[in-house]
Amino acid sequence: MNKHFSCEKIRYEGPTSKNPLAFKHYDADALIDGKPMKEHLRFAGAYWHVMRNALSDPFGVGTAHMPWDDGSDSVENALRRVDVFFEFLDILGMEYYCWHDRDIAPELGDLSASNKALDAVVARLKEKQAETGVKLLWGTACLFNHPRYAQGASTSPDLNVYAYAAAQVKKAMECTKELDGRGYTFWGGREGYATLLNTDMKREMDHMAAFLHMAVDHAKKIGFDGPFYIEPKPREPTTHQYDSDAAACLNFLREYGLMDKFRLNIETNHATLAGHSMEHELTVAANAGMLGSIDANRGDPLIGWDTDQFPTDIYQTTQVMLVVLGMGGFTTGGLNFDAKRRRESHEPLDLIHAHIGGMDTFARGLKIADAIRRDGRLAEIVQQRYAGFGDELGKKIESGQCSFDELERFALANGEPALDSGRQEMLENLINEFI
Ligand code: XUL
Ligand code: CO
Repeated sequence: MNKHFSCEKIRYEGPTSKNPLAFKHYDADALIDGKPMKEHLRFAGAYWHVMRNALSDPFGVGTAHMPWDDGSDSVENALRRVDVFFEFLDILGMEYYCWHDRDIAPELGDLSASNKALDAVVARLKEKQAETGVKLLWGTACLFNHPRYAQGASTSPDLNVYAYAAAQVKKAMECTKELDGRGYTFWGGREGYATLLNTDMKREMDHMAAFLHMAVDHAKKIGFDGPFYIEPKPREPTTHQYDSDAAACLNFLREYGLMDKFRLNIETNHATLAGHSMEHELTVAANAGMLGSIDANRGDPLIGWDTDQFPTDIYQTTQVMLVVLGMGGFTTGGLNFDAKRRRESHEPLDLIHAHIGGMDTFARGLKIADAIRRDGRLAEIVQQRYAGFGDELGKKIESGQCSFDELERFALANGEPALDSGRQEMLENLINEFI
């Protein structure tokens, strides 16, 4: 029995098991389309939610029981958390994790003291990785919590803040490299504005691009070759974030010549806050060859903010896995549970229940998406909808060889088009055959 989480290692017991502390669908080594489930899904634990989220909400303080944490800013306390976190990963058989610099190590009196604390924690993380085989999916710098970032980090009007943020990112990148991280994430928590009345938007975006170019240069310098991820989110805490959705991020990266080194990290609850579905955001990113990684969670349709709940919707994970399988799977990225328990679920064991649910929901999504793909009817129907573009004239259009004159001749000769049905309801029924 594990002393911190009051449970044994979680095993796969199959769909008929009634044991709440067992996987019903996630069978790590089972092959789906020739590849183990764990390699398709590449689950990661989020350090900030698992170890640091006290479960406060805008109306109340934290409720989470963390008996291993003495609440201090000491390095000893931070090191103790590392050990507990790796126990947590082991219980669930999770092979990846992600961190924020200020969540793994305390922010102390000045930057060099904070860097020193970070080095001590990174050394312990490195030992733990070597001992367990766990890998770092990505690291990031927290550029949104401290009051100095109230008006932005790489978009702050204050040059001193800009430099401080750069120094913090430099250090976080170096720590990511030290831990052989597969990627590095930028989430622009405060990179946006509260009001345009005091904001030079063009200048702020130019500054952010210059910042990211310096990050690219520094990656080259230190030999960090993993991708950078940008994580779209439309608002909250800002009124408007510059990285508002996948299309806005792609436009920004193209405009500023940053497409090579960057990919997108798409988060479910951010997609819905942006007024999109998760599959829309994933499809936009994948179509551009830019889907790097996923922050897995969900929102609540009745609550208007980023609730970061654990994924429980099989229909949604099926749609996510259809896109992931469709692009040939993850390379450097994976499924990071950027999700937190509800405030009422305050026991450490609730962390285990929450992740079992998330992992099983994605395992089912994977199996269902694979079955839909093997069945082939869905892809065939989509293919057929565009069949006309496989003809001679269609090929000319798609290869840029056609003209309005030619299309006008065609339209005059062929009369009123007889449109086929879109068959949405039939396709919804087809999907439900598999769920
Ligand atoms: C915030 C969020 C972050 C990023 C990393 O909304 O999702 O946790 O994933 O900073
Ligand atoms: Co996230």
